[in-house]
Amino acid sequence: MTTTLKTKAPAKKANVANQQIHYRTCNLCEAMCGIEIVTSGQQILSIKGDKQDTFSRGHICPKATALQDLHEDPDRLRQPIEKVNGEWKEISWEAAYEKTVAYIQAVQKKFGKDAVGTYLGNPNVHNLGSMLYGRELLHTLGTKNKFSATSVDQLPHHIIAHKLFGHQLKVPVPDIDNCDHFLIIGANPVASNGSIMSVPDVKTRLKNITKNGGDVIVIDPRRTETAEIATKHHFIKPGSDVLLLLAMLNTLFSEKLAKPGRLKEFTPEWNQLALDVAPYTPEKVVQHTGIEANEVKKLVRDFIKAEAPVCYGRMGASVQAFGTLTQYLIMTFNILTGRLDARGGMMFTQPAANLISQTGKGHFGRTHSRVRKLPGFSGELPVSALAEDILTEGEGQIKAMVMMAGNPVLSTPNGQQLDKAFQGLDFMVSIDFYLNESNRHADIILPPVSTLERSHYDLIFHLLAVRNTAKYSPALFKAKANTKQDWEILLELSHRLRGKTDLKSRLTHKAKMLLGPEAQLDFLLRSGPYGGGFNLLRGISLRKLKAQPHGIDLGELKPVLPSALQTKDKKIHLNRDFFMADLPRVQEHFFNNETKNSDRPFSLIGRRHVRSNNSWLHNSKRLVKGKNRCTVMIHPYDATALKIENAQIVKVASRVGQVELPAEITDEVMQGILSIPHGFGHNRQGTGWKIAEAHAGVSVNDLSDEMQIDELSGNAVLNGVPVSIQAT
Ligand SMILES: Nc1nc2c(c(=O)[nH]1)N[C@H]1C(S)=C(S)[C@@H](COP(=O)(O)OP(=O)(O)OC[C@H]3O[C@@H](n4cnc5c(=O)[nH]c(N)nc54)[C@H](O)[C@@H]3O)O[C@H]1N2
Ligand SMILES: Nc1nc2c(c(=O)[nH]1)N[C@H]1C(S)=C(S)[C@@H](COP(=O)(O)OP(=O)(O)OC[C@H]3O[C@@H](n4cnc5c(=O)[nH]c(N)nc54)[C@H](O)[C@@H]3O)O[C@H]1N2
Ligand code: SF4
Ligand SMILES: [Mo]
Repeated sequence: MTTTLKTKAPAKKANVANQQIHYRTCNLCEAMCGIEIVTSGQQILSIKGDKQDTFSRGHICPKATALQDLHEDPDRLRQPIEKVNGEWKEISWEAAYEKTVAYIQAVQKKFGKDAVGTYLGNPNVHNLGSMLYGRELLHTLGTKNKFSATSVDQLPHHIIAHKLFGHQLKVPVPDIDNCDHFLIIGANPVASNGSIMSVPDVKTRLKNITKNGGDVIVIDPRRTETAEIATKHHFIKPGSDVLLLLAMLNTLFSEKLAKPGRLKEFTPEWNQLALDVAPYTPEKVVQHTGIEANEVKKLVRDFIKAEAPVCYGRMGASVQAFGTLTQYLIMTFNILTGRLDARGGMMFTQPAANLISQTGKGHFGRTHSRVRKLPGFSGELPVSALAEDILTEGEGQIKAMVMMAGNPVLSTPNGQQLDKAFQGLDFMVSIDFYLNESNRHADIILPPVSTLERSHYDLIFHLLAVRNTAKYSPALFKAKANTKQDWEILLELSHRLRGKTDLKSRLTHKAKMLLGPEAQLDFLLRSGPYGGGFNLLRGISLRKLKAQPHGIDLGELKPVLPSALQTKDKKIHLNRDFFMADLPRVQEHFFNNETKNSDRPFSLIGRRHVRSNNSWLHNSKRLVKGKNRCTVMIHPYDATALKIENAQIVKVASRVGQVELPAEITDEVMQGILSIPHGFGHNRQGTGWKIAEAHAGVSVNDLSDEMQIDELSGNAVLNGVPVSIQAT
């Protein structure tokens, strides 16, 4: 397949006379930095941090300037395209809609509703219109085969929020600005800028903790950028955090340090955890975690001694073989030490737009994937099952895909298998402005406008922010004629798929298109905790936000329990039956089945870099410059033993595949551990991004294994993949 796209390079010369300053929020990661963009006509002259932004106070990272590259990128699709005889051709929106709907309807008529699968990628969460209208398209499609990036990411957090606090979005965040002891397990906020913790300028905030005499402790198999500024870093063997946490809880009980304080009143099962963790003494697990027993005890005692400590874990803890139980133990550790819903601890937010009242509470295990019967959560199935549910013939097979802002061939386990699966589909439509490694298999691509041509409000990241703030960004550039916003595409497809032509349906559709996301956002703001309801003059509204281009500060996080619990009885349900049912698997994995796979003796983990973002910022010239970042890190002792030299091309192999890439010898990683960043592998034929192709790298997800999952939740295992390495 070749790409023959007509694209226009942007004009270069700036008319600096007619400058305009715009304030908005960068939507690339979770940090919500305020930015100041100076334009002249259609040209961007500069992008800087907005010093007056109530939340970020001028901070940005190098990615913010990439917003200009994205906007001006000649490789970005601006018109729908259709693949005809292997060649891409631009087509009109009308033709694209018509054909998409006809294909989807034909597949569903012939094979049933479930024959259409869906995949929602991460950028949907950073997009107001997609957040508000994505559900409508999914509902219209009526398929049970819904997948998303959630199951290679934060799925455990939603399950825990749902089970313990009664709602999948009731996820607490560390009150970083008021804490004096920050225990970080498997997160690298200095590179990622924080996750499930929206926190601009996290580095300064972490440094403030240590500057004021507090501690930042990092548990990570790599001495990361965050570990570098911490007071203490402990290496840990990948995937063994569950044992560390069990031993930490064990210490709490054995040393009589478990004191949930006022949480006791509404956490009935708290002291029963003692029974569950009793067998896991620090001495018992040391061999598996690599952290000495006395160090584990010290971790706990120091935590208890601190005035306002918090324990937080992210990707390294969530996306591994025991990710769900690990995150559960992190949450219960905070509960047992009275650090949930306490100043400086894990706290619940009070966002201005209240999604919690608008979204289902969540449900687990109501649906299952077709072949492997993996459990679904809130109507979504684990993406590790997607390829097999396409490839395995028979009743219920997925024959077509609707993809929205995602690139699962690079971002989900065993990408090669998914690549193959996508190739064999009867039909794929993708809503995306890039021709990437996944939608190169599409038949039709519907590209939305660029980020700067649409308005923005962070429905999700305000909900996960370390301070309550609210900020609305209007579209910076007027969208050009004959272009569409994500939400317009979603609504139009839903309307046409429903096929209803009666007057009421047509009028409802027209009204929705006319009102757009702004009307819904205004409703959410007015009906939220700071809104005035029907009193148009009182409280927060969209009009008020528009008048405050640097955002509105709504204050610190405050204790809200038990009234904010979404459980009927206003109690925290520890659901030990559900979570501790995973302990026999822990036992089996670590203690009964100790034979290490001698063919694949290394354990592979991931890595993020501040100039990258998942799979889709490698087409920005500014971001990819500098040395090759897609390397495999290996400890000097291992390199010497295997006669591997720095920068030498090595072969890394797993059960499912192999890749060849340069070695980077560094004692940043533990012995026996390899680290490769994800989101690379832009060497597949037929994608549309030329700069990324020139910095292709390899995809680490050609090594991660779709059969290796966190069985409790169905979440993927992307950290702790058994691999071998050898010189080539
Ligand atoms: N091995 C390994 N794999 C990982 C991870 C890891 O740590 N290790 N991390 C995982 C995590 S946490 C995540 S979230 C996933 C991400 O996985 P995905 O969500 O599948 O991948 P992205 O790279 O975010 O895909 C972005 C796509 O969305 C498009 N896009 C961007 N903005 C918009 C928009 O506004 N509208 C539309 N329609 N399209 C848009 C881009 O053009 C690009 O094609 O990767 C996961 N994969
Ligand atoms: N620059 C940049 N920023 C990003 C992204 C990006 O791709 N690039 N992606 C965004 C997204 S989608 C997300 S979800 C967030 C993720 O945000 P983070 O979770 O903060 O980011 P990671 O770098 O994946 O951090 C995971 C850490 O866990 C460690 N680790 C691996 N395995 C284990 C283990 O078994 N145990 C322990 N204790 N640690 C382990 C890794 O070495 C790594 O340092 O970042 C977001 N921000
Ligand atoms: S930290 Fe995140 S939100 Fe802030 S400028 Fe960088 S990419 Fe944008
Ligand atoms: Mo993510």
